[in-house]
Amino acid sequence: MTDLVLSLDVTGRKEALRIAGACAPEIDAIKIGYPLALAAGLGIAGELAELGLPLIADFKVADIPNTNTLICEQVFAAGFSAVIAQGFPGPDSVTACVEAAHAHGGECYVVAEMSHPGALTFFSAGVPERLCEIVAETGADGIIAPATRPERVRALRALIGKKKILSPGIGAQGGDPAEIAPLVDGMIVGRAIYGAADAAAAARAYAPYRR
Ligand code: O7M
Repeated sequence: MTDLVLSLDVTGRKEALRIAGACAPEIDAIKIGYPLALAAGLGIAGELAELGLPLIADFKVADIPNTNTLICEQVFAAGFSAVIAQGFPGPDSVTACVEAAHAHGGECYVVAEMSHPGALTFFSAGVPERLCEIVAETGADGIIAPATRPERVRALRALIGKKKILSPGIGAQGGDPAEIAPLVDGMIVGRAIYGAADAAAAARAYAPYRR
C-alpha cells in the first residue's frame, strides 16, 4: 500500500475542516504541524480525528528526553495517532517519543533526510544512514525521506527494510509521484492538494499511485 497523506498546512480552522472533509474519501491520513496547530489551537486535532483517518503530528520533536515525553503526551491526548520526531538529538530523545507513541497505541516517525536543497548541509555524509540505525535501535516505526531525491529513498530503504517510509516533496517541491510511490509507504502532499481550486479533485489525481 502507498498511502496518500494530506499535509494540511493551512492556517484557518474552517478552511482546514472544509478541505479535510472534502478530501477525506481520497486520502489515507492527514498530517498537521505548526502552521495549523499554532493558528487554530491543538483542539483542531480532535475535530480532524472525527473524520476517522490517522492523524499525524508533524512537530519534528527535537528536545531532551523528558521534554519530548511531555510534548508527546500532549500530542496523543489531543487525538493524534502518530508523531514525527527529529533523530539528531540522539537515541534517548527518540526513545522518549517512541515510548510515548507506543503507550498510546500510536506510531513514531523519525526525519532521516529532508527534501529541500539546503537540507544537504547537514543531512549528508552518512548522517541519514546513522539516523536509520537510531530508528532500528529505538523501535521507531519508520522514517521521513525526500521525494525530491528518489535515489536517496532507495538507499535508505535498503537500510530500514520493512519499516515505513513517508515521503514529502511531491508536487510543489518537484517530486514525481509516479517515481516515488513504488518506493514508499506514504506520499505526503500539501500545496498540490490544499492549494488547488478543487482540493478533492487534486487529491483524486493521486489515485493511480495509491496501491
Ligand atoms: O507538499 P508541500 O511541499 O506543500 O508540503 C510538504 C509538507 O511536508 C510540509 O508540511 C513540510 O513541512 C513537510 N516536509 C517537507 O516538505 N520536507 C521534509 O523534508 C520533511 C517534511 C515533513 O513532513 O517532515 C516530517
